[in-house]
Amino acid sequence: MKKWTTLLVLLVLVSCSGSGGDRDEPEAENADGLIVVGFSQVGAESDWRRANTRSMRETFTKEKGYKLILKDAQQKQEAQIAALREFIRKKVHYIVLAPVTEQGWDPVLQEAKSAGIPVIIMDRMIRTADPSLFSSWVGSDFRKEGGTAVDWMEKTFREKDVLRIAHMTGNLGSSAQIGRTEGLQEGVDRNVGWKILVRDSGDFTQVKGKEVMERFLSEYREIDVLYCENDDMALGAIQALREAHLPFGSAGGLKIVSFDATRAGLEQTLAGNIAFNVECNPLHGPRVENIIRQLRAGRTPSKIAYVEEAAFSAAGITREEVDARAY
Ligand code: GYE
Repeated sequence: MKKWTTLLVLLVLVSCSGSGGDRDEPEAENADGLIVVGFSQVGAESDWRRANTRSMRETFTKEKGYKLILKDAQQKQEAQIAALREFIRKKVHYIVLAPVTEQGWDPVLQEAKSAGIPVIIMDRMIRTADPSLFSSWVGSDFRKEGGTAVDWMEKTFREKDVLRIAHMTGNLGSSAQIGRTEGLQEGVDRNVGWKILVRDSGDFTQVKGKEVMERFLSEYREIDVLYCENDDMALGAIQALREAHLPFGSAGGLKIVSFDATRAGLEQTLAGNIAFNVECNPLHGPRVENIIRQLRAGRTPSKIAYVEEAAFSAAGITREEVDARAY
């Protein structure tokens, strides 16, 4: 018995030291001249996110001289912090962070800074009092996206004295949620007749979007607008509306305003099911690469870079625009 226990302990020790040693190996020194990029991704919750991951993978290839280490955090900040610590231990050359929420990054970014590893923030933003904790940020102006949606709502519902709005938010505390929600709030503050009947988070996923919409519909049958903070949740909401046999979109009844303008979202816009869709561009791979090139050349990239974005209405969109969409 004792022999077996000793053997087991030995086996555990050997296997632990094997994988532990591997994990802490400095990637940068063993990368055969490749530039090692550690990328902490939020998750795979939406079409937008999957397109963003693809863009990073297609950009940071071995052929182009990179080694990309990608960690999917399944929408959990703790997992992102653990990934960043692993990147620091492995001594990667650059860290790219797509932060799930805005708060709580300072300690780990301080560790990266002390280790001399530049950090590039992509997509959502972080909130910090110390801007030296990151080299550069590239992403969307989410508040402006919200403003674009609200402008359309103001024009479209000008005649209505009362506008009953159901608001489905994304992940609470993420920049995409915060900005799009602020945009709507400005509209509500400006228009006395606008009422937010109900608000809940669908976490940016289709499954949750359907669930939340079912709840909205069980509580309120008379909704004029669903302000839905991404296309995946809008697709879920459409399923819920269909199952409840309620009219929506160009058939009359409730109108959906959505964000991202992914191919699936634009198909629904062309079909008249989403009335207005604000674009959010996920193809950040080449933009991040451009930042890394500048850093390598000893230049200072712009601290903040916003991406240009368009918007599509069911009334104006064309088949060509849908087909041209790469994600
Ligand atoms: O709108 C949503 C995704 O942060 C811009 O996250 C991104 C958002 C995007 O899950 O679909």
